[in-house]
Amino acid sequence: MKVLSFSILLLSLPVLGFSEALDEHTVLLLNFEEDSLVLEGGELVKVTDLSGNGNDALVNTQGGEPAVNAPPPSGAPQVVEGKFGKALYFDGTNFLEVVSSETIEITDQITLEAWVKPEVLSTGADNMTVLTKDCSYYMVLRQNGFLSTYFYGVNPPGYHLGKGALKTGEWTHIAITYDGKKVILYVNAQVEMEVGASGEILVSGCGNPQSIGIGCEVRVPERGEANQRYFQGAIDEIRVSDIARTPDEIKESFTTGLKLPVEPRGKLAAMWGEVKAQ
Ligand SMILES: [Ca+2]
Repeated sequence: MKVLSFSILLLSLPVLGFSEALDEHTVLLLNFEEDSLVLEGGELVKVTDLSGNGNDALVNTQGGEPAVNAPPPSGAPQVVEGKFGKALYFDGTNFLEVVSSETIEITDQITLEAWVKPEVLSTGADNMTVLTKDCSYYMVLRQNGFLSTYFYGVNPPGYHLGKGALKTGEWTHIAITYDGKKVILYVNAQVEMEVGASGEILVSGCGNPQSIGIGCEVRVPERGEANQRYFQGAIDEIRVSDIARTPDEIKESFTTGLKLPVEPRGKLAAMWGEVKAQ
């Protein structure tokens, strides 16, 4: 009986609160809720990565140090009301950096997801960066507001654009997947563009692995170039996965958000209690 109950417990784990948002393929998850925001002297300095991979997002840094080769930031991004809970507002001068690590050096399959509420659709640059790993993978608004992506090393090369511009002042869910066979762009969980593609995404397209920049394209100091392509507006619910998510998974992010475990330890303890009692 105990063996049977134990088996049932294990089978029950996926529905106990560990949702899709936090599976083994989630390598970066930022929801910008207050308990994930790290302040020093009242100023935001870091956003905790909830994926468990330690890919925390640092405020206004290059290579983990205060940014030097960049226009002076106004300060940290502001905490604002998000699509789900809180979000961060980027004013066109500030940004986040996730220093490269093994888990975000993705080559074969990838999914990039976020909610964005752009304030403008151009900052004068050709891209407004939502999330870019320079010389590797890009999720940007381009051509005055079209969702767009670029994967270094993947054929056909170049940018792939959606069909139209996003709206300012409105939350829009954007997602990009690559499974080694095709690149798909989603807007509000609907397929916006699909193109056949092949090849591995480059990890070191610029000679050494670059950081992920959120709100601008971060150039690590070794690159010797200034940050560029800043975003102006709010960003929420960022997830990077090392697998191509299915249309249903994208729809789940869009409709219910990136759910996190709800008191998993308490629930597990209760389950263990029931098993022991039998
Ligand atoms: Ca949020």
